[in-house]
Amino acid sequence: MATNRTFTMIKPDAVENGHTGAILEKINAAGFRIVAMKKTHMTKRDAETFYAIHKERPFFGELVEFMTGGPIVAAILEKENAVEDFRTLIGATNPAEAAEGTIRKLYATSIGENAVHGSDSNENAEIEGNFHFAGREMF
Ligand code: FUP
Repeated sequence: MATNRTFTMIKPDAVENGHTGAILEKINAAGFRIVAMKKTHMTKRDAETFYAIHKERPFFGELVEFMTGGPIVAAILEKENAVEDFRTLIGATNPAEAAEGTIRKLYATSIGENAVHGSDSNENAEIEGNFHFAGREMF
């Protein structure tokens, strides 16, 4: 994946609470182009693999349970400086610390159920996008 792409998931809390449309609107308004997108439901194995970097953390079990508790919307997004600009758009991991107007400030309920994922590096954007999408699903 080119370095002007990032990967996102609208997490089960936001999908369940009906925020998918509003979040996609903010993504669109911020100038991201949708390269790939689907609604899907992660299995336990999917979530454990996706978040393997956190497997020693105390919240790992809850994170896997939460991410497999309902459907998500996964997407690859394209824009100049995509990774950093998307992290700015979503706000801090903990919504209590997220800036006004950010997606997490608006739609997240807690640090554990924080509405959206955004890749933290170009390398991880590529790994995460390829985890969810085949090359023929990217346009
Ligand atoms: P972020 O990059 O902002 O998504 O945050 P992290 O990679 O640090 O964390 C990934 C996910 O782990 C978060 F989205 C939610 C969960 N998490 C917790 O549940 N508790 C924490 O203290 C930190 C992260």
